[in-house]
Amino acid sequence: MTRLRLALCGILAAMAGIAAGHLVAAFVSPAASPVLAIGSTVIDLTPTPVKEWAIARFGTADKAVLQGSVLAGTLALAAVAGLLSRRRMPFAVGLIVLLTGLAGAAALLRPAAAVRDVVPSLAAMAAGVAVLVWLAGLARRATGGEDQAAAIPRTVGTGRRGFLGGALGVAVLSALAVVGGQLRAGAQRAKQIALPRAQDPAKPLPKGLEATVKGISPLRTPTDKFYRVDTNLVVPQVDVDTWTLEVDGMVERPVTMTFAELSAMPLIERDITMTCVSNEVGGGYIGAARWLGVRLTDVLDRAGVTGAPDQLLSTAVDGFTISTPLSVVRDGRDAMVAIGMNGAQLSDTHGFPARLITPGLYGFVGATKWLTKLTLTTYAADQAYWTKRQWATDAPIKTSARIDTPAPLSTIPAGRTAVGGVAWAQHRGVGKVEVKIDDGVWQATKLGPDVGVDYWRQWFLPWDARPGLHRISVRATDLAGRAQITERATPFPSGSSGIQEVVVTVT
Ligand SMILES: Nc1nc2c(c(=O)[nH]1)N[C@H]1C(S)=C(S)[C@@H](COP(=O)(O)O)O[C@H]1N2
Ligand SMILES: [Mo]
Repeated sequence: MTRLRLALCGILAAMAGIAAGHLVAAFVSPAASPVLAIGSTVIDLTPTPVKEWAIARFGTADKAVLQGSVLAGTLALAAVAGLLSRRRMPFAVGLIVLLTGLAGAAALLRPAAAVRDVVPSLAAMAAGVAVLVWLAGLARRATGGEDQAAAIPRTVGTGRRGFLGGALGVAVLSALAVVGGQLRAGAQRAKQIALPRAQDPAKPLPKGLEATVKGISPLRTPTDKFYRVDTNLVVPQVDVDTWTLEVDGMVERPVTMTFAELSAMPLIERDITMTCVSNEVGGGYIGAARWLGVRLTDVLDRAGVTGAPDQLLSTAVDGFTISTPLSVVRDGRDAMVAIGMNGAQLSDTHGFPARLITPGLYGFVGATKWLTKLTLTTYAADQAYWTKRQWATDAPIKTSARIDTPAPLSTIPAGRTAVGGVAWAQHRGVGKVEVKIDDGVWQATKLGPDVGVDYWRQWFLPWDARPGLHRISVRATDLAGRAQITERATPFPSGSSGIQEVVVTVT
């Protein structure tokens, strides 16, 4: 009982610290909340194979799993601090100071950290130590004190109630602080900006197959359904009025422009399908949207070039970096600094106020969100976040196709139906998509509207489904006649490959 109570003291002290830190962080620097700061550091330090495993195992829940683990580990250590508090209070306090100190160090060592980022952890330290000492005192009184040979029952009774009351109070206040922090952080929305029109607009999007083929991905992915992949536990909140885009490195004259200056440049509008290198065969880390932005070469041309850079290193507001081959940037494709997505300003999660979009390349080598700096450099001199972690430097998106309907392992009624999905071969264009059912021949499917080589293509094949278990495979070929790679490959280091096969039961 005593032990349990002491462990609880430690756990509650940690909860109070974490909650206080979170609340303070909401006002000072949301990403510097202690658990988040440690979580972000763990993300950066996790070896690539482990990260791959976590993404494959937990998918988009990977961040929640990570934060849960950090929290669980912290509370376990805090319980130890609680147990220590009985005989060795200095050690117990030391442990809490160490834990919160680590969080503070983690916050300070983030790439774009400022001194204020240590403040949430200091608040956590103060709250944690204060609660530990106070609750441990109450716990001692609840057990009647150690050296009191004969405790008076009534004192013990009120002491017990005192401890319970204190514990409950700490728990409630901690919960309120966390909720308060969340509310405050959630209230900070990006400012609404009026987007200028494109001088070079996209053609109206044709009508997609989704109207006729049930279950197929819509031709354009709605923004709220668009996949999200980044290393951020907290979405950066960027103040568009103070935001700037810098162009530096091997340039004739470094340039710094405000959002107003950037959006006053000639704007293009393009339909482009993005894909994440972590997308497994048949996976969902792909989305197609309409992007509004300034040609990347127009932005770079303002600064000029000196020497022979081969890499465009882009930096996000949080210090995250992406490298893009300069030859790709300059080969005439519609690489852009995007400020709009699907007719609206970029959402916070998709990189407000500006991001890179590079058609044909996986996101990790060309789609920097929350962009703030473009640096002309060389691969010999500088490496970006994922390249340092052994991912490919040049990573064109591999041709692939996905079956959207029927769903894998589903049961469908016998009769006339359709097999359908999307195929992509960005910047080369989809030439044909074929489907094979069981051990049959590869049959050509009907393709949906053509939105250009940088966009995905819907496809479908009418199917007279007979009762039984069936295997459906799909393969795509680009416009140059190159079939997708059939050998299975994992996403690391340059994207997955292989044929998707879906098994369905027809009854
Ligand atoms: N700042 C920043 N930009 C980033 C990333 C990131 O972690 N941080 N991830 C990249 C990756 S891996 C991909 S696939 C795309 C995803 O963009 P989306 O979340 O808008 O779909 O963003 C890219 N840009
Ligand atoms: Mo990605």
